[in-house]
Amino acid sequence: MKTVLSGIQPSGQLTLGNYIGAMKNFVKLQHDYQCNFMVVDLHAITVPQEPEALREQSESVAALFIAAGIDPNKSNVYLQSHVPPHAELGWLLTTLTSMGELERMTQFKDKAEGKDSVGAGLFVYPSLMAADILVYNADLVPVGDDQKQHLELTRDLASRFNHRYGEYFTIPEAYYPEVGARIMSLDDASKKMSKSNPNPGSHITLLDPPDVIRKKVSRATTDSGSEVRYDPKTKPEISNLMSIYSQCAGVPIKDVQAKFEGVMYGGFKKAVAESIIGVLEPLQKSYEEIRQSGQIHDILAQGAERALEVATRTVDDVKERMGFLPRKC
Ligand code: ATP
Ligand code: LTN
Repeated sequence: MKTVLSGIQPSGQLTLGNYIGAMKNFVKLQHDYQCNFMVVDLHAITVPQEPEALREQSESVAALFIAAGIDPNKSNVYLQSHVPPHAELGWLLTTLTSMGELERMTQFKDKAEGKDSVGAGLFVYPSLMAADILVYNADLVPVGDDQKQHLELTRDLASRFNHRYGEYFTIPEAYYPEVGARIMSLDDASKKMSKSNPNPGSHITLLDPPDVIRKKVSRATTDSGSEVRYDPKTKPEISNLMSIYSQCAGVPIKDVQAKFEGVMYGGFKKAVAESIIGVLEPLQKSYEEIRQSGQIHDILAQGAERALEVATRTVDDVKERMGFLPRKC
């Protein structure tokens, strides 16, 4: 069975962008692949986090994975920090990564912009992400399209290692949703919807109550026209709402336009909000049940234990190939 790996940072409340870009595909792929879905807490600390908030958000993201429909008996759901081989392989891979490659990463440039000082962890973040993927020899990585550059680097590092030390790593493929690979901010369609945007109106979180969702969608910026037409270049705001509707209502994007022909923006926005609520209401209900059941710690322990077995083997193999002396037990 082929392997899937993906991760989401516990750096804030998950957004509809995280759901459409990544989680929805996690749920879809779990039936046909051996899946590993991680809360990437080691990545989250590449920007400052409050310890208490980090603990709460890590548990919350794990519970959202389950609430979205991931079956923890089929897939491994765990925290990155509970599987130390990630960090160890991450270090080994930094020695194969060039400064130039890291300097070109747009996520680094965006997150470092305007800051007086940034941690070195933010810079070497992509080598750790490569380790996350390669440590399971993952075939497929479901992500939003903002991760394209990181995936390319991962593929380059796998090839570089194979070239230098002999064929070992699988070269992974990215897996993007057909529609909604980049959901845009509700207040500015030139920026991606992001959980760390300080303006709450810019994003819908997976735990927003229905009234908040209705308000945020009704206030989303739109052009001055009135036609619900899919054209991301000239109508980026309406096209973004159409992508959201397509993914939440399960209507192919080509049919969304026909469905809303002659409908004004106000009416269309109402339908968008209801389609989001239709997805998030059941998810929120099951989220509450999981949090209250207290099961999440056992699920995470079981996921980490299974992941650790595979990851430890990979790091042992990699170290042997790189010339490390084995530890005598
Ligand atoms: P942050 O704002 O803290 O950097 P983020 O919201 O970008 O975080 P991540 O944890 O970095 O979220 O991303 C988790 C997954 O969600 C990744 O696969 C990413 O590509 C996807 N994703 C994030 N935002 C969007 C978006 N707006 N549209 C589609 N996919 C997205
Ligand atoms: N870099 C990703 C999160 C992430 C990830 C991964 C995604 C860390 N490790 C491994 C897929 C596979 C992000 O910022 N969205």
